[in-house]
Amino acid sequence: MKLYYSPTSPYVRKVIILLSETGQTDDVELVSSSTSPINPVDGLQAKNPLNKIPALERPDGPTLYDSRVICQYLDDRAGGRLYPTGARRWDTLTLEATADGILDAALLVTYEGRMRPADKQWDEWSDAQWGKIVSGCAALTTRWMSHLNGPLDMGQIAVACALGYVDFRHDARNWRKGNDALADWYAKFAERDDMKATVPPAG
Ligand SMILES: N[C@@H](CCC(=O)N[C@@H](CS)C(=O)NCC(=O)O)C(=O)O
Repeated sequence: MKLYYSPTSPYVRKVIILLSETGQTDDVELVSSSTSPINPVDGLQAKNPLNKIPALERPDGPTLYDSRVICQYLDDRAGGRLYPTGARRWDTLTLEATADGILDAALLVTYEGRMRPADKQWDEWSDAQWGKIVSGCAALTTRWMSHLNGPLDMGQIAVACALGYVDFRHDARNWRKGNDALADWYAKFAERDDMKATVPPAG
């Protein structure tokens, strides 16, 4: 299989950690594809019409895209460890959706600051996106701590990748304020080997 990837993409990071946790790292070749909305990578659109990473090319079917689809496919392939069955599955999926929503908002703030010309940037819009990150983190703190402290699943990995990305691009905004339990959980989770091996490089 081929994974179209960039070492700074938090959505890709979810996939790489899942590969590591399920013992499939060697089954996937990484294909460098650092893309952006205004600088799309040549050839990526043929794999994912949305021109986004991650995309997973596989021998037995069409290319998969969207990290949540890829993660569920790869977990299924490995026997289903990180998406539980039964009632807890819906919690895991909702937690992953919360994390990805934080990521989506953080990525939009990044794009606004890095890609849009300075005279066209709109602070209120970025602040509104930041509001989603604040309310997402507050929900993690008030509602999700016991799940986060439970057995490892994809919801936890997605939250760690989201918080890692907010640190990476928006450290100055301090998501930790008012989220002590979440900050403590993240500090411990970030010590895992596969988290340390996937810290995004500066740039
Ligand atoms: N919902 C998608 C989001 C993927 C995404 O936005 N990836 C970014 C890189 S971090 C990208 O490819 N951006 C290029 C673009 O928006 O054109 C997923 O979970 O895979």
